[in-house]
Amino acid sequence: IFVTRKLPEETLHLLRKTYTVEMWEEEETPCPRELLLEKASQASGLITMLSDKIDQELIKQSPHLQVVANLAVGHDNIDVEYAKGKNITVCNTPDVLTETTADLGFSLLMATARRIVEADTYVREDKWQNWGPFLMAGSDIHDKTLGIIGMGRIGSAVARRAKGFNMEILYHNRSQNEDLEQELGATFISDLKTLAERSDFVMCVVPLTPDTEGLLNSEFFSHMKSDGIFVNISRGTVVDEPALVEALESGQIKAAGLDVFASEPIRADHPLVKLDNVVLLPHIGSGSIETRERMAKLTAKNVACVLAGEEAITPL
Ligand code: 8YV
Repeated sequence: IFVTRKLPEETLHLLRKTYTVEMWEEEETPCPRELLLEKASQASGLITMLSDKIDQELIKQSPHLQVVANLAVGHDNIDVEYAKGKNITVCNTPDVLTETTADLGFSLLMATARRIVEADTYVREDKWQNWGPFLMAGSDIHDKTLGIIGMGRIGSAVARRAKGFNMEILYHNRSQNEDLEQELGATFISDLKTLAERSDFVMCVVPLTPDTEGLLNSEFFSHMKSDGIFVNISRGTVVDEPALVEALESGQIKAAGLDVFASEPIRADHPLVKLDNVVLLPHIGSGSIETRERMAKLTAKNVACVLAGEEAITPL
């Protein structure tokens, strides 16, 4: 079994009892492609990260591979259909990260609306010499309208938090979810233009698929309110990033909170880094210690199940 990033030993304990487990020992540097191809060509199981491309080239060269367990709920780094066609089980880590990711989405919304990062920098840089009634004044969150794009597990968990803030909840999704509408009083909006027009805040939670790539473009941002705030905790390429930069620079929208980017990691010369009206995070949506441990354990269990000839726990 090859693990493409350093995971806690307790996670791998279960696998080490029965199998040879090798690991790329770096915590933050991706496993080089050449090494991944070489290890995969000998492996029965892989535990992978979003930065590992599990594509046709890799699968064709990996005759023993039976299971790929991705440490993420998203699986846009894997050619799932091709893998399945080769009898490889592909697993993700749903459910265990739902609440943690919703916490981050809501934190990012609050940090952006109330200018928390900007205000912290203001104090640290010794700019707090005086006080005025509108010093670092932000936007209220309670009683506002939140538009959620993608009302799956994480979108619904965000909506539950919004209900606690007495927000009006609008959502756009592939299908209407009447149970959720009853529970949260959320309103289904079939077209994105109307959702953009009516929302004070828009939070993007959709998975990346060929249908959602580039979904939020200049037209979408042109329909948002000029004091609207955009938050993205899904994938950067769901957004036309240059269009978002343009909307933020021109004041078409007020601010954005972003955990994900078209190409990660972004560097200091990225146009978004130059803007004051953004809060930028290094893709840490599911990044609590508890949840990352749960995710790691789930990937190991999935691998163990498949290699023992049992049903995986969370196969795609
Ligand atoms: C990743 C994520 O798991 O689950 C997802 O789809 O985007 C994150 O939770 C994380 O970036 C590690 O790959």
